Amino acid sequence: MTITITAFERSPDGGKGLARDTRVRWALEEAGQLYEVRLVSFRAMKEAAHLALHPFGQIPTCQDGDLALFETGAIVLHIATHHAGLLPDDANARARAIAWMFAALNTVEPPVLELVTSRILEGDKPWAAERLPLVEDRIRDRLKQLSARLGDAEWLDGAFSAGDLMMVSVLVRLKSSGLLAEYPNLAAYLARGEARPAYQRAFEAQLAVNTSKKS
Ligand SMILES: N[C@@H](CCC(=O)N[C@@H](CS)C(=O)NCC(=O)O)C(=O)O
Repeated sequence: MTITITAFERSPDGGKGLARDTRVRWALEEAGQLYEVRLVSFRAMKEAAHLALHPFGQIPTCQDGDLALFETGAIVLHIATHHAGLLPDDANARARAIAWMFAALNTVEPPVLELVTSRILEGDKPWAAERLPLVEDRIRDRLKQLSARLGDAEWLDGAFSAGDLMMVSVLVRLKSSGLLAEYPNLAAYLARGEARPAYQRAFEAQLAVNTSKKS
């Protein structure tokens, strides 16, 4: 049965790959799975039919047979568990790869999202300029630690895994911030992730949605 995911009908980033359907598309591409995409408008995301799939009225969702899932962590883990290519066979290595998925979502992504909030949603507040350096320093704390752990390695723990997929997907959000340039091994790690053919296919697919002519 073909997996169906949801994505923005029109992504606020215009197709830069920041919307979270990109990481799900990437996981499906790494796993060699065909998938269908149902595009939803912001209004439809808040209506009952979509809320039945996603209680918080967001994208992406994933329907695989009888199963309906929300949250990218759960969706990518589902894909990685059911298809080869994203998790190691060794039980301990598998558990560590999953730990990196959680680290990406739970430890690194929150301060990164704060930067988005500060710049976009709070940019016009009188205290915005004062707050921004604090937010950036909290990100630097995490990047310094991540950079130290990655060192000269290609990926976070042996071969490329769903942990790397999630971490790269989070770091993508920092591309325009200039912060990654302070950690050359992380900038190179991000570039390695983005160079993967599966990422390229995922990126192009979401870009095509956002650049196609709409009436
Ligand atoms: N923690 C969720 C976050 C989902 C999320 O924030 N989705 C965004 C798009 S990337 C969204 O739907 N935003 C619109 C909204 O919240 O109204 C996940 O990882 O799936």
